[in-house]
Amino acid sequence: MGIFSKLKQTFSGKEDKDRYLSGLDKSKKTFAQRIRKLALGFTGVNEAFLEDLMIVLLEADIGIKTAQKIVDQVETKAMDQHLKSFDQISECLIETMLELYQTKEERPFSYAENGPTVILMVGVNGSGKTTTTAKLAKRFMEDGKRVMTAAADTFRAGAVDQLENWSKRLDIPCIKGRENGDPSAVLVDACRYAKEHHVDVLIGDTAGRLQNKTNLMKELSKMKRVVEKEIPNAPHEVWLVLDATTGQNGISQAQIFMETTNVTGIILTKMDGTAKGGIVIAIRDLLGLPVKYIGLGESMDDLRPFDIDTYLYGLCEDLLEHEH
Ligand SMILES: Nc1nc2c(ncn2[C@@H]2O[C@H](COP(=O)(O)OP(=O)(O)O)[C@@H](O)[C@H]2O)c(=O)[nH]1
Ligand SMILES: [Mg+2]
Repeated sequence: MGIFSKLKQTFSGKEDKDRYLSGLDKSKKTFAQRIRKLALGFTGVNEAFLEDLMIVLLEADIGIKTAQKIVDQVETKAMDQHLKSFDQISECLIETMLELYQTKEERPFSYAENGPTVILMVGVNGSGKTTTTAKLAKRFMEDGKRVMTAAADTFRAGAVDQLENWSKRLDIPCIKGRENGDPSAVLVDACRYAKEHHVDVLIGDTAGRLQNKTNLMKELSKMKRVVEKEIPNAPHEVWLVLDATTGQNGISQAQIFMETTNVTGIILTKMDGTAKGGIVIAIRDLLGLPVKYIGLGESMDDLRPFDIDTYLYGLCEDLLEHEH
């Protein structure tokens, strides 16, 4: 069975697939359109074709290093396996992207065995941390968990109110501190509350000031230290929130956060607002981190666990419908 049919099969068993697809609409239309254009002048896998393919990948924000890797692999496979038709080549392309994503192991999320599971949200301002905190809270609640939030972004006026409002709507506790207070103190209060009230999941929304790496590092390591003192092994996850529309900029942001703290996963927001969904592949290849969730809109329900099969199916669905 070819890769397209395999993806299609996996995809058709998925719940909620239409919402997933509509969230990726921009990326999916653009990518398929551009790949289809390559078919027009296709005479075989030659230099001109590989160059055009490279451009399509770059336009999808896959990034130069990763794009080059993909193009090289497609070229090698095409030679080794004597791939001639455009259909074969596009299957080979998708397969290569899939393999690239899957070469790295992923530790799935699990709740702490004892006591609260603590998740810290990090990322620059505007990336979607607060919104995603609320979306995650809702998902964990739907999983039958007792959830609470901590407004540890004490630096931005309005940030605390924003999280408090979301938490009210979800009817869950939100621990906050004074404006300009110590975010670590908020987290300590929140951890204690979580233990006393047998909360299952505590999500800490932090500030994302990137201006000064040393300060960021100090602040994040203090947060981790105080949380660990309250709850052994916490924080269990540190999720870096990246805005997909910032493209390759997001990669450099991520590198700074990874140097300053132990990031365990990525949440890619605003996938609905970009035609450059290829950033997912670049993140995996360059940073080695798994994309845990993707944001597909501004409402509380617009967060989906990321899975590479569905994502790639989404990217090439229009291609399939056209060709087969
Ligand atoms: N379209 C879209 N907008 C989003 C998504 N996630 C967050 N936003 C919007 O991005 C803006 C910044 O989000 P916010 O959570 O305040 O970012 P923070 O500064 O990192 O806490 C808000 O207007 C959100 O509604 C998403 O997945 N899709
Ligand atoms: Mg915020």
